[in-house]
Amino acid sequence: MRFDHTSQGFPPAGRPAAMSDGDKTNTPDSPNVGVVVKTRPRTRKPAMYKVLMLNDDYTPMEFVVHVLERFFQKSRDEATRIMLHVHKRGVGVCGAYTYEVAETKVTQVMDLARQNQHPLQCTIEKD
Ligand code: TYC
Repeated sequence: MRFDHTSQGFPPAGRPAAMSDGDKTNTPDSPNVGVVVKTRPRTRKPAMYKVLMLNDDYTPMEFVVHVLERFFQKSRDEATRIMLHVHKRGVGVCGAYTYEVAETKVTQVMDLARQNQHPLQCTIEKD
Protein backbone atom coordinates (compact mmCIF):
# COMPACT_ATOMS: atom_id res chain seq x y z
CA MET A 1 0.00 0.00 0.00
CA ARG A 2 1.23 3.56 -0.78
CA PHE A 3 1.78 6.13 2.00
CA ASP A 4 -1.60 7.54 2.96
CA HIS A 5 -1.39 10.91 4.81
CA THR A 6 -4.93 10.54 6.13
CA SER A 7 -3.91 7.59 8.26
CA GLN A 8 -2.10 7.80 11.60
CA GLY A 9 1.46 9.13 11.77
CA PHE A 10 1.10 12.42 9.86
CA PRO A 11 2.74 14.84 10.37
CA PRO A 12 5.79 12.69 11.10
CA ALA A 13 6.60 12.34 14.81
CA GLY A 14 9.06 14.89 16.21
CA ARG A 15 7.91 17.96 14.20
CA PRO A 16 5.04 19.99 15.60
CA ALA A 17 2.25 20.63 13.06
CA ALA A 18 2.47 24.45 13.55
CA MET A 19 6.15 24.48 12.52
CA SER A 20 5.89 22.12 9.58
CA ASP A 21 7.80 22.70 6.36
CA GLY A 22 4.87 24.65 4.94
CA ASP A 23 5.29 27.64 7.37
CA LYS A 24 6.74 30.35 5.11
CA THR A 25 6.03 33.24 7.53
CA ASN A 26 8.79 32.35 9.97
CA THR A 27 12.11 32.67 8.15
CA PRO A 28 15.56 33.80 9.37
CA ASP A 29 15.16 37.11 7.43
CA SER A 30 11.57 37.67 8.57
CA PRO A 31 11.01 36.04 11.95
CA ASN A 32 7.58 35.90 13.58
CA VAL A 33 8.12 38.76 16.04
CA GLY A 34 6.23 41.99 16.71
CA VAL A 35 4.91 44.49 19.21
CA VAL A 36 2.39 43.17 21.72
CA VAL A 37 -0.70 45.36 21.39
CA LYS A 38 -3.43 45.36 24.01
CA THR A 39 -6.85 45.31 22.41
CA ARG A 40 -9.92 46.69 24.12
CA PRO A 41 -12.80 44.19 23.87
CA ARG A 42 -15.12 45.77 21.27
CA THR A 43 -18.45 45.01 22.89
CA ARG A 44 -21.21 47.52 23.56
CA LYS A 45 -24.06 47.30 25.99
CA PRO A 46 -27.27 47.29 23.97
CA ALA A 47 -29.39 50.46 24.11
CA MET A 48 -32.34 50.05 26.48
CA TYR A 49 -35.91 51.24 25.93
CA LYS A 50 -38.55 51.91 28.56
CA VAL A 51 -42.05 50.64 28.02
CA LEU A 52 -44.44 53.33 29.27
CA MET A 53 -48.09 52.79 30.11
CA LEU A 54 -50.57 55.62 29.67
CA ASN A 55 -53.65 56.36 31.73
CA ASP A 56 -57.16 56.48 30.28
CA ASP A 57 -60.63 56.79 31.80
CA TYR A 58 -62.03 53.42 30.70
CA THR A 59 -59.59 50.51 31.07
CA PRO A 60 -60.44 48.65 34.31
CA MET A 61 -57.76 48.80 37.01
CA GLU A 62 -57.83 45.01 37.34
CA PHE A 63 -57.05 44.61 33.62
CA VAL A 64 -53.98 46.87 33.91
CA VAL A 65 -52.77 44.88 36.93
CA HIS A 66 -53.23 41.66 34.94
CA VAL A 67 -51.23 43.07 32.01
CA LEU A 68 -48.36 44.06 34.30
CA GLU A 69 -48.28 40.60 35.87
CA ARG A 70 -48.55 38.71 32.57
CA PHE A 71 -46.23 40.66 30.28
CA PHE A 72 -43.87 42.42 32.69
CA GLN A 73 -43.43 39.69 35.35
CA LYS A 74 -44.58 41.98 38.17
CA SER A 75 -45.90 40.66 41.48
CA ARG A 76 -49.49 41.60 42.28
CA ASP A 77 -48.27 44.23 44.78
CA GLU A 78 -45.80 45.78 42.32
CA ALA A 79 -48.35 45.67 39.48
CA THR A 80 -50.92 47.42 41.68
CA ARG A 81 -48.35 50.06 42.68
CA ILE A 82 -47.48 50.80 39.03
CA MET A 83 -51.15 50.84 37.94
CA LEU A 84 -52.06 53.34 40.70
CA HIS A 85 -49.04 55.48 39.79
CA VAL A 86 -50.25 55.61 36.14
CA HIS A 87 -53.84 56.27 37.26
CA LYS A 88 -52.75 59.26 39.36
CA ARG A 89 -49.84 60.67 37.32
CA GLY A 90 -50.88 59.80 33.75
CA VAL A 91 -47.85 57.70 32.78
CA GLY A 92 -45.60 55.06 34.34
CA VAL A 93 -42.72 52.70 33.55
CA CYS A 94 -43.48 48.98 33.11
CA GLY A 95 -39.83 48.01 32.53
CA ALA A 96 -36.72 48.59 30.34
CA TYR A 97 -35.68 46.18 27.58
CA THR A 98 -33.72 45.96 24.34
CA TYR A 99 -35.61 47.46 21.38
CA GLU A 100 -37.09 44.25 19.97
CA VAL A 101 -38.24 42.98 23.36
CA ALA A 102 -39.80 46.36 24.22
CA GLU A 103 -41.56 46.46 20.84
CA THR A 104 -42.92 42.93 21.35
CA LYS A 105 -44.28 43.83 24.81
CA VAL A 106 -46.06 46.91 23.44
CA THR A 107 -47.65 44.78 20.69
CA GLN A 108 -48.73 42.11 23.18
CA VAL A 109 -50.31 44.67 25.54
CA MET A 110 -52.11 46.55 22.76
CA ASP A 111 -53.38 43.31 21.15
CA LEU A 112 -54.83 42.02 24.43
CA ALA A 113 -56.36 45.44 25.19
CA ARG A 114 -57.98 45.60 21.73
CA GLN A 115 -59.34 42.05 22.04
CA ASN A 116 -61.00 43.15 25.27
CA GLN A 117 -62.15 46.50 23.81
CA HIS A 118 -60.08 48.57 26.23
CA PRO A 119 -58.37 51.75 25.00
CA LEU A 120 -55.18 51.03 27.00
CA GLN A 121 -52.10 52.50 25.31
CA CYS A 122 -48.40 51.98 25.86
CA THR A 123 -45.32 53.32 24.10
CA ILE A 124 -41.55 52.99 23.94
CA GLU A 125 -39.08 55.63 25.10
CA LYS A 126 -35.27 55.43 24.80
CA ASP A 127 -33.75 54.98 28.27
N1 TYC B 1 -57.83 55.21 35.00
C1 TYC B 1 -58.34 53.87 34.88
C2 TYC B 1 -59.62 53.74 35.70
O1 TYC B 1 -59.91 54.59 36.51
C3 TYC B 1 -57.33 52.83 35.36
C4 TYC B 1 -56.10 52.79 34.54
C5 TYC B 1 -54.84 52.73 35.14
C6 TYC B 1 -56.17 52.78 33.15
C7 TYC B 1 -53.69 52.68 34.41
C8 TYC B 1 -55.00 52.74 32.39
O2 TYC B 1 -52.63 52.60 32.26
C9 TYC B 1 -53.79 52.69 33.03
N2 TYC B 1 -60.36 52.66 35.48
